Formats: sequence, structure tokens, C-alpha cells
Amino acid sequence: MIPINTTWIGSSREKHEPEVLRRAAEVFVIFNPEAESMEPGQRRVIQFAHLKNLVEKLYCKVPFYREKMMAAGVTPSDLRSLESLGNFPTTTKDDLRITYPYGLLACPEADIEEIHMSSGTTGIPVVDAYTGFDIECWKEAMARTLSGAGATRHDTVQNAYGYGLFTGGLGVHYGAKKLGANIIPMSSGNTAKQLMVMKDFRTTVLTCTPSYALFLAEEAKDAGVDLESLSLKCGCFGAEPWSENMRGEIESKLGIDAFDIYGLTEITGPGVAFECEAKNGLHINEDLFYPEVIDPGTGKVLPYGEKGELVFTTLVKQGTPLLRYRTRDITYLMKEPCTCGRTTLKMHRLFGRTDDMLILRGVNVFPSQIEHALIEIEGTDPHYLIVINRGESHLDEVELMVEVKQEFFTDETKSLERLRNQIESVMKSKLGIGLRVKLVEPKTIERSVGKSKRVIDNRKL
Ligand code: DLL
Repeated sequence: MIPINTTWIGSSREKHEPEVLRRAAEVFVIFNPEAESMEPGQRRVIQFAHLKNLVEKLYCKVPFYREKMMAAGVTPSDLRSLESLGNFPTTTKDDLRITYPYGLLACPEADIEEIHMSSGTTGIPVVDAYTGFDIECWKEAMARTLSGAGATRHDTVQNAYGYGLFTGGLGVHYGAKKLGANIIPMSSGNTAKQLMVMKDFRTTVLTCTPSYALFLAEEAKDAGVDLESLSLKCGCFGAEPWSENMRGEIESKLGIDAFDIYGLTEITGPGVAFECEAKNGLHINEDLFYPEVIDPGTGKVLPYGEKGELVFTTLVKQGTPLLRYRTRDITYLMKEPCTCGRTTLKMHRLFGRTDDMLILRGVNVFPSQIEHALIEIEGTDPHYLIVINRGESHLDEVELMVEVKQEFFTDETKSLERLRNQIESVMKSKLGIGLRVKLVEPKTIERSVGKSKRVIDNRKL
């Protein structure tokens, strides 16, 4: 067995940060230069050792993976180089669904210390189970992420990502603690209080979805908060698609530097990749997560620079390690050296997804979830249309048009109103977001001869 190289675990910020470091606003520090600026050839040797370990472990300990490998005609001895990983089977969201809740566990259940989840296509959640070691890795990944944006232990991080099963809240929390920063666990929402705390505690780093950052800026303006008087210097924004235009808007409205951060529940959460001061692609924490980009149609591994579906293998994860997980996110890998001094591969900010998953106010929603919920509500037809706008508020506003059976339209208005309320509350509990329901008469929604159009997304992302 090749021992897991954990030289960086427990490496403290102090070890690398020179005494002369002044307030972080002026200096960008690489949190763990040993790992992040390692000579790439050396990193590949370590990655391969981890990969070998992982494939053997999955084959021996996780029956699901053993069967998958057997079906693909490979065994751990077929892993002869990093490139040969391309011959191994991939893992999909569906695989996670059918093995729910603990089918992919690669360690004793007693070793699990934390669970996170996100929504799956059918409402069956996607689970990530972490051992104590996995949490340490997550802390490290997130400390590097926050450092990428210029945060240090001198900073006050206001964390407006949701705490709970969603990985955003606790992920940032762990990273800020590892960094030694002051963390304010605000969680999402309660905008007036966010602004008050931001002012009173002189928050320097804001972490939330990019749309919420814009919303906060607008609300601050309306509430007469003088943004110039705030101490904010930067923000780490992710969990949903955003664009360079939106970055410009956030930066000018809040007067800060805005950085893109990426991650997904299945592969730990935020901290998989992050932007540095170059703001040109996201550095992948490659000693933890091995990236590939594949052609989503053929599954063939694509060369650097070619756009396709991002695939990750967790290199040292113990709880629920994943082999070649298909993220459905579209990007390309950038291997050009970065001016910041990190030598890790970067990924371009996301271009979109290969499936129909929508991200509404940071929450993952599949149109099929809406369809399933509607089928169970008497009085509705499974014809619906989701219209998404990013209104004045900069938050996603979602309208769900639903066709109602004819008899309801001949009925009294009260029962229509009751039906509307019922759908809104079912959607809120099933999807976790509030949307506005508009009931329409049968055959109002345009029928399609091909793939039906269920979503009109007017957000300019
Ligand atoms: O959104 C983890 C996260 C939390 C990332 C906080 C960043 C900040 P999930 O809820 O599982 O996890 O959603 C993962 O969100 O596959 C992408 O499609 C999308 N996503 C995440 N970050 C970005 C980003 C968290 N920076 C899914 N840009 C991913 C665009 C993003 N999309």
C-alpha cells in the first residue's frame, strides 16, 4: 500500500506567511506553496500514487465499483499511468441515486463525521459523507480558496452562503477557520441584518452567491447605506452560473474584487477550484481532485484547451470517494503557467451544463422534479412552463405557468386560488425555493413536436 501523502495537512498559515505581511488587502498569499506551487511533474507522481491507492480501495471495498470495473473489463492493475484512467468507468448522478444513502461508502460507517446533500433529478438527494480526514482536506481546500481572493487571518469573513445540508455555508466556515480569519456565520437571507453586521463588524470578505451579492448592493443603496464607508475588499462568489459582466457589476457596485469559486457536493463542496488575483481561470486543487475533460457524447478524454464535460476523481477522499465523476459542467482545462505562482491546472469559468439542471437562487432544480410534483396535484395537467427572470432585485424570479383542468376554470375563483396556493407550497417544500404560480387554461402553453421546451431562461448569464 502506498501511504497517503498528507504533508500539507495541518500546515498552518503562519508557517508560510512572512511576519512582515501587512493587512491582506495589499498582499496575495499562496496558502500552501508546497502543494500549490509544486513542480507539475512531481505533482503527477503523487497524483498517480493516490490514484493507484484509490482504484485498489474501490475495487476491494465498494462492491458497486468492483462490478463497474468488471463490466468495463478493467482491474486495478490496468492503471499504469494517469492517462490510463481514461479506460476506467465513469460515475454519474444516477449511480449516486441508486446507491443512496450509503452504497458508495468506502470506510466503516462509524468513521463518518458529517453528511451533506444536494438535490438529485428525482428528489433523491445526492450524498457526500465525510470522515474527519475528509473534513481536514476540505478545510485546506477552502483556506486556499479564500487566500486566492486575498483573505488572511486579519480578515473578517461574512458568510452568507446557506448553512445546513448545502455545502456552501460550512465549507466557507471551515476554510475561514483554518485561515484563522474571523468568521461571521450569517447564512443566507435577512438582508437588513447582513448590512448592519457588515457595517458594525467591518466585514472585509463577503461570501455568497453572485446574485445575492448584487442584491445586497442594491438593498444597501436603497437603505441609504454608504458603501464607501464599508470595509469590504473582496468576495468569493459561486454555486451558480455568472458572467464577466456580472463580475464587473458586482465589483463596481460594491467596490470590491470579485472572485469565482467552484465546487459541487459530490466532490466535497466548494473548494474544488478557485480564482486567484489573475482572475483568469480557476486553480484546481489538484492534489485532492484529479480533473479530466471528456466529450460528453463519446466519453473520450479531450486534450487541454478543448471544451467538454468536466470529470473529477477524488484522490484522497475516504468517506465517499468517487471515480471519474461526470459533473455535467462544461469547461476546458488551461495548462499555461499562471502569473500568481501556483502551478496547478486551471479550468475556465463554466460555460453551462450538459443536462437540464437549473440553478435558481443557488438551489439545484431539475424541471423533472416540478413535473413529478405536479402529477400528484389534482386539478393540474402536466403541462407547465418555467419562466426565469433576473429582475430589478438581481435575484432569480421564477414563474411557473401550470395548465389547469377545464373544470377548474368553470369553478369558483376561490378554488383556483386554493389550487395556486397548494402548488406554491408543494413546490416550496419539494424544491426548496419559492416560486410564483400562474394558472392558465388548458392548451395555453405551446406544444412542441420535438423536445418540449419547459424553461424560458431570460437571465443574461
Ligand atoms: O454549489 C457548492 C458551492 C458552494 C460552490 C458555494 C461554490 C460556492 P451543489 O449545490 O452541489 O454545490 O451544486 C453544484 O453548482 O455542478 C455547477 O453546475 C454549479 N456551480 C458551482 N459553482 C459554480 C460556479 C455547490 N462558480 C453545481 N459557476 C455545479 C457556475 C457553479 N456554476
